[in-house]
Amino acid sequence: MRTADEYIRDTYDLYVGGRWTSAAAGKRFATVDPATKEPLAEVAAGKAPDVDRAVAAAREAFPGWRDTPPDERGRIVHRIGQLVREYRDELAAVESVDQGKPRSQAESDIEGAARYFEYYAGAADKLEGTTVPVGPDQLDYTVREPYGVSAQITPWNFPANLFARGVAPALVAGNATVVKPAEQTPLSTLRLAELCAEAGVPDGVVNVVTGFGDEAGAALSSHPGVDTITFTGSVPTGQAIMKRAADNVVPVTLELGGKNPAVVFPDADLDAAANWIARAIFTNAGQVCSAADRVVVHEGVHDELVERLVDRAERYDLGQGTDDPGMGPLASADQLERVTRYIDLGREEGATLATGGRALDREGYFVEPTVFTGVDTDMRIAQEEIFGPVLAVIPVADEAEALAVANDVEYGLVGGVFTADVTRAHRFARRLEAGNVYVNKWFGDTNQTPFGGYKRSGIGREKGLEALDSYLQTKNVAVNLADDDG
Ligand code: TXE
Repeated sequence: MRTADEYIRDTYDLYVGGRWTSAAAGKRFATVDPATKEPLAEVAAGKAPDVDRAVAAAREAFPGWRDTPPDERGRIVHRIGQLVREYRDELAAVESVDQGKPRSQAESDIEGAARYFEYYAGAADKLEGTTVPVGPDQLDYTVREPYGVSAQITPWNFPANLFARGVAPALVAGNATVVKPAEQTPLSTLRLAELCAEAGVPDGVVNVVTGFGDEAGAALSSHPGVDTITFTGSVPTGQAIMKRAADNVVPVTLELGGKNPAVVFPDADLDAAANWIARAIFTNAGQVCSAADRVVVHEGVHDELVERLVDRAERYDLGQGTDDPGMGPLASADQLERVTRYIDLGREEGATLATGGRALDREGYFVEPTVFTGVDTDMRIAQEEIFGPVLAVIPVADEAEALAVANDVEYGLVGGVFTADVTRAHRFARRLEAGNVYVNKWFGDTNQTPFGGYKRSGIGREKGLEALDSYLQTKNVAVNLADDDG
């Protein structure tokens, strides 16, 4: 197996109009390995003039791509998926070292990325309109048309996978794209843009402007040449993007994280529940929007469940992602600071540390798998997204209290219920304020299932056929059939 060093170049430019081009200001920034803090590469720091160029390239390329026969568009997008598979080792190696995640998790992200292209490719020639029966004197039909230029601003927790989640449906629907990857993890995105070109995507249809959020990201989301914006990240940044989108009256699809409850009833299989919950909070070191952040557990099985959760947490080995440990480092110094701050806060708020709670005394941004018990729903560690391997266990007395606590947050992305009672499972699923509910499992989403948030967790849906709605607008055509003269 080749190592990431063999794939990573010393410097990277922007990818605009099918060509590598340096940032107008000539500036670069370092992307680092979060397990060692060593710089991996110098990447172009794009700013407003670079975004102008990328949006112009996308605008120029758009009509040709829109008018490419849909079956041909589908074939090209499918080919991207095949190339992602072909270069899976390279992409996973680069992702693991740039982001920090265990190699096997990176491989599964890349597999998921390939699946997005394959899945949406088949939809390219099925984006049908309808006929509307308005009466004998008018033929009325709808056509689904692309918006034009789709801006994609992606985060650092699943860089390659989220590139595919947005770009695949955007392309299939006939849009051109400008992607701004997170500054912490730009490398896989740049390689994916190259693979799109290799698959036959015309120049200018996929552009990448690397750079910082308050420069490249702000310029892209306020650009009048952008027709629709897809963003995954924090609530404050999502709000800022939405305000800029309002100035240009363009739609936004926002996926903004969660504070997701895993609700465990006394009749649940506790071993299985503990296994799922541990995976749900410790995968990618907890830096997952759909992580199980809160365990809401019936007091009758509280101690037995906590014992199992602590056992699972303590089994994780931490190490460099490339060595494929159970858990890698956090993705950045900011994340380390944030997560340790929340752990301190949990202690101050009076929660009990059942296990973990320390940053490792070694190079890199490592934090132990951590379980807090005795958490009250009003505590900040029960309300705010920590985005790290930190679980908050909240005991409840009955189903009504479990539901009230589960829904007692501003977020509403996912939730899970563990019970053997099928009636209770469905009753609970219906009442959970979340866009996705898992019953006796976690991470039940696939490329095919719609994914998105209730409440402050976002607007619109990614994944599944529903995601295509973010990339298509409907035109209604009314044709006079009457033999009249108006
Ligand atoms: O997010 P930002 P950050 C949550 C998670 C995390 C916290 C902070 O709780 O700890 O957010 O992470 C770009 N205009 N999530 O600060 O700022 C930025 O460059 C336009 C949850 O990294 O939202 C990057 O590309 N763009 C989440 C992207 O936005 C801007 C995943 C995300 O960064 C911008 C990530 C601006 N003014 C963080 N400022 C999830 N839903 O999975 C930044 N960006």
